[in-house]
Amino acid sequence: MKRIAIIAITLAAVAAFATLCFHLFDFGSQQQDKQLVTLADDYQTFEVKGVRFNMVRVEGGTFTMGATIDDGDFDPDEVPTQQVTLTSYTIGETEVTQALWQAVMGYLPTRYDGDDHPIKDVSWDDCQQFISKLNELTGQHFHLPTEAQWEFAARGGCKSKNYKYAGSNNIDDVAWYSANAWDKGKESPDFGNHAVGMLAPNELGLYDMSGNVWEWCEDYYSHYDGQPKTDPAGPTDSQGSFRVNRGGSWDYIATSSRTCNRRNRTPDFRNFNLGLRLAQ
Ligand SMILES: [Ca+2]
Ligand SMILES: [Ca+2]
Repeated sequence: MKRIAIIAITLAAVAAFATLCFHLFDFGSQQQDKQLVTLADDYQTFEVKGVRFNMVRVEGGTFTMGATIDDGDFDPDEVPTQQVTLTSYTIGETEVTQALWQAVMGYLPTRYDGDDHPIKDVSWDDCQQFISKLNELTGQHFHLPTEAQWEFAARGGCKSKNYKYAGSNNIDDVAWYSANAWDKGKESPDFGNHAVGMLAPNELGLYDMSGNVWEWCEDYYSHYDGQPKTDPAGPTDSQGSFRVNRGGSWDYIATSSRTCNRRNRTPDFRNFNLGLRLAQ
């Protein structure tokens, strides 16, 4: 009896050791299961129908908005630069995911890429409907970031290290853009948008502000006038018929992913490379 017990204990110990080794050295499958790691210091988690997302606090401050990196790589609409002061706010740790859009709206307006992939093919008008429903469900007051809120957050807020892209001067660290996604070709697994949060975050712990999908901002698009501003929200009347997009995307070249870069589209425009991020 005693001998059987010793054999059983030995077998159990061998099995446990083998399992431990399997997990310790099973790098391959861990890489496939890569998940977003939250690195933000101050954030709040919300949940809608089982889908969780984090809003990161951005401490208010004053910054120079526009082309401040003096290497000639900017567009005419990024100057004159202007001093902007912002009240504290929160912004999404990631782009809004397909899972969150589905949970709130009950439908997907686009091809399903994966729960953790960014929603796309949504117009500015669609985003307003989504946010309105999300606010009903959560009792919160989410909105699209203003263009100034977007840029300040992309630059790292008060923790900014003045990088050219959101979180690095080396775009490959932080962004899915043409060279590491589109140019890989349709047969490559890297062709297309990527699950959010797979590359390095910026100084505030925000992911994919450069690249992956472009992001709608709340404001009408207008030219900078160089005057200091507090909590600017763009033109208030119908001076503009275009809304701002920021951050570049997986099919655009590196310069599009600069934190200062701007573009504009009509509010009914939809595309496979354009989504959104929440603010509050
Ligand atoms: Ca993005
Ligand atoms: Ca531009």
